[in-house]
Amino acid sequence: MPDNLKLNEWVAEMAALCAPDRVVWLDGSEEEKRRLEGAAVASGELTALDPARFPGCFYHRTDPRDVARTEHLTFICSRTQAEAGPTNNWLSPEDGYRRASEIFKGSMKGRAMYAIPFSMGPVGSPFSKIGVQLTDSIYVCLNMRIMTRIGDPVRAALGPDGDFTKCLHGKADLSPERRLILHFPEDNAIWSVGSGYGGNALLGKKCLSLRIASWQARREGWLAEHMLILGIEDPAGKVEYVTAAFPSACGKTNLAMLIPPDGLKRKGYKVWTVGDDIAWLRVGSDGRLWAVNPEAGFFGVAPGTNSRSNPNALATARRNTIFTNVLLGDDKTVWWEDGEGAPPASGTDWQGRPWKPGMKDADGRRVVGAHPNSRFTAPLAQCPSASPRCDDPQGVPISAVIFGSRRARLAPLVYQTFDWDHGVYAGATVASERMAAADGKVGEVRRDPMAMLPFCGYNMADYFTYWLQMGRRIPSPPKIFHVNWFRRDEQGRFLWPGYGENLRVLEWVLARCRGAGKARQTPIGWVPTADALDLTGLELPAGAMDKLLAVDVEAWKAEVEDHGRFFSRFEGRLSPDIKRQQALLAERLAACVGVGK
Ligand code: OXD
Ligand code: MN
Repeated sequence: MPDNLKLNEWVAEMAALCAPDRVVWLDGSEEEKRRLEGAAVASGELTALDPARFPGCFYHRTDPRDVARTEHLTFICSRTQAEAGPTNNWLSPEDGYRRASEIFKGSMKGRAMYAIPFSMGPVGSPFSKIGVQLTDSIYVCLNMRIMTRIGDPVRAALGPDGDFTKCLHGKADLSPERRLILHFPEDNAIWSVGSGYGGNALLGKKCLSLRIASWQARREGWLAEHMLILGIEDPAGKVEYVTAAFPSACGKTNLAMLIPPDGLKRKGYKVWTVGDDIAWLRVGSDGRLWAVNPEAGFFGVAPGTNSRSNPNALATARRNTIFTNVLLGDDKTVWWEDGEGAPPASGTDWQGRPWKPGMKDADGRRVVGAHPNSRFTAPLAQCPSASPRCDDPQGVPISAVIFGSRRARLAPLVYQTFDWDHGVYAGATVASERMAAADGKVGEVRRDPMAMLPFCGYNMADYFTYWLQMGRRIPSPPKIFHVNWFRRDEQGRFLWPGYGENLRVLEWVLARCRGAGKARQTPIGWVPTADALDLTGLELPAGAMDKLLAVDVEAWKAEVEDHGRFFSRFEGRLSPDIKRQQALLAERLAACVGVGK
């Protein structure tokens, strides 16, 4: 292995701080995998599942106080606070290193420190970035093995003087009071301590591939986005690719693995999954935007995953998968709420307590077996719809960028923006709303620009500006759309069935990219005419399509005012072109009172 001096020095320095018993370099081999699994089973960190029903699968339970990303303990440690912006927590690099060092100091005594060379993106691809994660968690090692490409080929690609992201992770005592997830973009470094939960501890994912990568991307002329990548093969065998960014709980993984509905199957469509969470996008020599999924696996939410919502995810997570915080059956199977099949007769819940189906707590409430954010970590290559282009070092060309949100009333099922700048505006104003369950009243709206609110590694106003600039650099830019699968009727019932049926919307999106697809112009963009989507085999209630495609001008006027309130956080830094888009939208709405209802 070529000696990388910088790497060796850094590992020695971190080992001196954390004081592990030994440093173990991971080579990525099968033999090493089995050794790590054996050690984790012996220590109780993992439980092996029934090899007949879940071959190669393991179960892990995190500390009950450590079950999700902890945004309030996540910081961007840029030199100035202005650089991090109003939507990020900020610590100075000095304070960040000092506070985390106090927790890391001597924290690995009695444990091994594993050194994981990993590549985000295919090893050697011009899109890819190398990181090295140091960790005292075997669970993290085994998850990183699924989620990224690790080991000797990566170390060889790094070479004697290659640059890498320095990722230090330690469990310490897993106490939320002694937990920090710190990003040092100017040093290309991430320090995460006190959490064993995936989003905080698998540093290649959100920390490197979004927060650090978005910072690097701005300097290097590309985009790091919270987007799925999907290929749609038409009946003639032509595959076109789209990316889509949705806030949490809007079904990104489900869309990424969509199965065509029966009505459209006759046309011969196939859907290919390239990625379900992150896209790195670059301008290709053909002037188009090309995308790579930097990850090699899925870290999917288990509850709600079933054969209706996502049969491909179920099939993917049947072998070589790590399940975290789901219900562990006494028969060494796993189960989760709104999943598949009957629960085991008895088991242990996500908090490690005995569990039986139908259990109620002291207040008569149902006791769930799986935490709502319980996860499966599974290799992308096992997905039945995995695209043959997943490992293509050049990525795939993108025809459409889709932003999406959960809006009960406002946003139509789909609309096409008028041009790049208008598309950036639609992305910058993405919001998802909570529903008051009983009466379907519109709840609180949380703005989540481009679904990047917790993941943008720098000032979000600069991020909008950068998106606008990117549009000028792409000779043949993708078209930008907005979708909303969650519109409801007056009784609070969903108007659109979602899941596989969403392909009907994607078919229209791709038609629009080719200059076809029927649409009418509205103040917010191009909306399909009522007969534009192929609804063969789909029974919608009378009038549903009109409601799904309606543009309520008065409601949109109020929405634009709310955009203004959100943007006021960025005063002094917001691009005049964003303000211009806001003014243009307001003008179009003012000019056509009631139109589109
Ligand atoms: C995720 C998230 O886990 O977006 O992917 O929170
Ligand atoms: Mn995500």
